[in-house]
Amino acid sequence: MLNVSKIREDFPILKRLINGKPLVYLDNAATTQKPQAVIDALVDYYSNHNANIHRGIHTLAEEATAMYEKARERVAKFIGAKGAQEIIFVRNATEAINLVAYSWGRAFLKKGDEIILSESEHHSNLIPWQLVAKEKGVNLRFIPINAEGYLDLKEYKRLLSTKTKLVSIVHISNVLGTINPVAKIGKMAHEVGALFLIDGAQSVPRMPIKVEDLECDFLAVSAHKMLGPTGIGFLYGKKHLLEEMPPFMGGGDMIREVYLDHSLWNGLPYKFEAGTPNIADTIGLGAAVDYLEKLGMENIFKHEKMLTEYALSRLSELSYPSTPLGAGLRIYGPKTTENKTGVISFSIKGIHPHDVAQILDKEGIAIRSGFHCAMPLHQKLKIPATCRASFYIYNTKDEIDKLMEGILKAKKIFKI
Ligand code: 7TS
Repeated sequence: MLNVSKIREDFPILKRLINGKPLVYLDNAATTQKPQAVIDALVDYYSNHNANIHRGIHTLAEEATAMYEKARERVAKFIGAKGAQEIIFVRNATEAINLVAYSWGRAFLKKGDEIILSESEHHSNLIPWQLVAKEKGVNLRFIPINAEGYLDLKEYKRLLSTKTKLVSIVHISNVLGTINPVAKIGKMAHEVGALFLIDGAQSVPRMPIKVEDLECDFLAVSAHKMLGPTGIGFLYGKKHLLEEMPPFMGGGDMIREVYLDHSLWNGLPYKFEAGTPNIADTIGLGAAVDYLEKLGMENIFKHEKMLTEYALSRLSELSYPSTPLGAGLRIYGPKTTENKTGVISFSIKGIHPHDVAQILDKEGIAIRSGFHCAMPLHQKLKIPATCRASFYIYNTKDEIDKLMEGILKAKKIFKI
């Protein structure tokens, strides 16, 4: 298991007081905090190696290029890609999905084709498909979620047909914490000849991922949810698919030969990386991957499961219908950790989630309240907003106890 007190020493921000109380950071699904190793990698790059990449032949340019490409190799190894060419650096998971929608979608989708998504997608795995569907005359289909927060796979099977060209599904829901059976979903997509995209924004940070085991053709990831800097993420894509796809954006570095009336594209992965990329933050992502690998993804997964299980059992002390501590707290999605990890959304009868979050903030506890960029899912749950606690490697059971105390305080203030 993880040595959490040692890990906590690596995160300068965890020493901060918020409203005079030690920070209890439970908003990790939004973004994680950064260890000193990642902060140092950024400072080192700008202090000692800063130069543009893939062009200069001077020492700094060669050092910066080597550091940037080393980060790509680390990422490729981390997710079990066949090679670094299959990793395209982008700004975030949102841009990774947009890249596939605009490049692959515009080139290969035809009127009457179908794309299957689910009702539990983050807006970043919905809006790009709505845009491309409108442009190309494509129909979107949705796998419903059942009352426990699981995807209805019988309905998925019914939706699949030769018209299905792509299935794009979130691996771990950022609202319910549900771990979707992506390998099975991918296999079923492949059986009808469709491609399979996994939104790995929440899963890659918290569980071991090997793309080959997951039957995925594309994987979208943000660095900032896995200890890395903001403004950097990556798209994994199978080489033969990326090779067939046209560029997403045009400009420097993505070309091989340019004439006034036409151009020839660079090879992978550069064809998709137009312009000067986010060099420093890519190197920071490399440092984050190193840090996670040292801890071991299997250990991280176990640690979060343990915290989620503890939080579910503590929060259920306040659950419907009526419990010794008083009724009023409702947990959404799975109630066990069999297929859930890292994220718990809940509501308290009679208190708006924003009020809960504000009262908790006074205690130094950071949670998120709102619809978490998943409005259709909240429509399905018939609730405009929820409170969400999400965990990571530096969280402790003690912090979950503090969350409980904070919720009890909120109930007292609202006389519930
Ligand atoms: N997919 C999932 C499942 C997510 O949770 C998020 C971000 C994204 C995609 C998009 O990531 P981005 O880095 O491109 O913005 N989720 C959240 C969240 O739950 N709270 O803030 C951001």
